[in-house]
Amino acid sequence: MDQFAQRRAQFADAIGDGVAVIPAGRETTRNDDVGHEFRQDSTFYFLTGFSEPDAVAVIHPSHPTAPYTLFVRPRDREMEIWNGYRAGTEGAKSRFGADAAFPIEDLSDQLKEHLIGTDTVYYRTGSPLDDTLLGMIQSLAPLAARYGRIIPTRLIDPSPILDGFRLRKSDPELAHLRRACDVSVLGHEAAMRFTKPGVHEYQVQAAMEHVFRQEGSPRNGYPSIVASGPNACILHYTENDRLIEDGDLLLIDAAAESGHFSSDITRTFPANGRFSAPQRAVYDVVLAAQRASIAVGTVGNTHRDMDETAKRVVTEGLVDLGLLPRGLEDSLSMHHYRQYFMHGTGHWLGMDVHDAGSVQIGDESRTLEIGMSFTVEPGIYVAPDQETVEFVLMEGLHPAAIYERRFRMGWDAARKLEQEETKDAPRVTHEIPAEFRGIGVRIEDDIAITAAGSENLTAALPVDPDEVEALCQS
Ligand SMILES: [Mn+2]
Repeated sequence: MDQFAQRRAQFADAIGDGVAVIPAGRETTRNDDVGHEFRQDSTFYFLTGFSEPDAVAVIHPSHPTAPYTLFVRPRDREMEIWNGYRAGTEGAKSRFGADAAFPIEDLSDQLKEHLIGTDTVYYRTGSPLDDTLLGMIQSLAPLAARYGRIIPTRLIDPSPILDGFRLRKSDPELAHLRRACDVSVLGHEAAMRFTKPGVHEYQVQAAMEHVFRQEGSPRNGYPSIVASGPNACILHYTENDRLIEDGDLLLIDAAAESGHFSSDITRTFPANGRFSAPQRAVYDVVLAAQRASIAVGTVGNTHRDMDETAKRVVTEGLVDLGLLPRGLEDSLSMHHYRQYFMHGTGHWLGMDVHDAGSVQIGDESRTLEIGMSFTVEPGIYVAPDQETVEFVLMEGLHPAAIYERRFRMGWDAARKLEQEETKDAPRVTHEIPAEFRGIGVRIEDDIAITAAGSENLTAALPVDPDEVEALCQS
């Protein structure tokens, strides 16, 4: 049994008498008849190994002849000449293990056969298939009303089941992740060697991605962030078109994919090969936070443990550097550090760079287990164009709660409420030391927890500032 069949069997056990309808990714148009680069939806690929768009998988464990059906684009000589090879219904069966396969156009008729007699459908709403599927279920209502037949009455999101599978990596999955990490390390090394003042960010990007491709990675895990100087303070910067200047730091957050698994690495290094004193001071704080956080990323600890460890070390450093008005405990409890460290310390890593699986279960942070893999990526970003910052002297505004509230209430309403809550709180205006303005540093490695312990999969890429300088100068 191949890994995809194994996953389907595991999923079939979990859904029992139900029917699961899993749509593939869709192509999107860039302009005219040109599409954006297509990459299969990770959950669909996880279950099928099928990388073409416009497909639907139906998993129906109790079906007598077709527990696994694929709906795919049919073979079409002319379309294939223009747009590329298709496996077709024959290939869906012979190469991808489907018990039955039909052209995608036949979905409506064929799917009905699976739904009649089934009470529970596992389907995640939000795909363009919604109208088709829900309309189809509705059209079956007379069968239940007049003839007493069983039709679907329960729609269940399969994501918690599938995300749970994806959260815990098997050995073959870990091997793909390892390869993605190894390739990404080589690309980052090439970027450090290549970079010098006077080249554009996109040229560094090309030098790095050249290595990704040469080493066998068909695509990046996400759009490369190559951010020099003040651009490093833009968390998801992807323009990558600035001319790199002498004295700049270059922050690169980029990684390759292997076997549909993605690495996720960030390094920050001096374009001219030497950190300035303020750059080095900020770098040392971020590195200390990252190392401390990685050290607690072990079985039995939680995501929150890692996050709080990183925040404490970062905040301690920010206080020492004169970037915060109060001491360590006040700065933590009033969340002043968020002026400079405004994102989380890490996320799950796997087929998607921000991989499936919740970090919390209810109010509890998830405990780390063997098979989990994640990033550890603290950062400090000092805005280039801000001379002073006003800190609210008030406790109890926990950022996690504030963010959750933003999702629940909507951002505008939640922000209005925040302003209301802090309206009468005392404030202190703090001057940001000029030498730190425009410095952005993030350091990110990929960790996997195996039976042998926690392993840093990207440790081969230098992170020690002296080693980073040596590599940049080589
Ligand atoms: Mn990341």
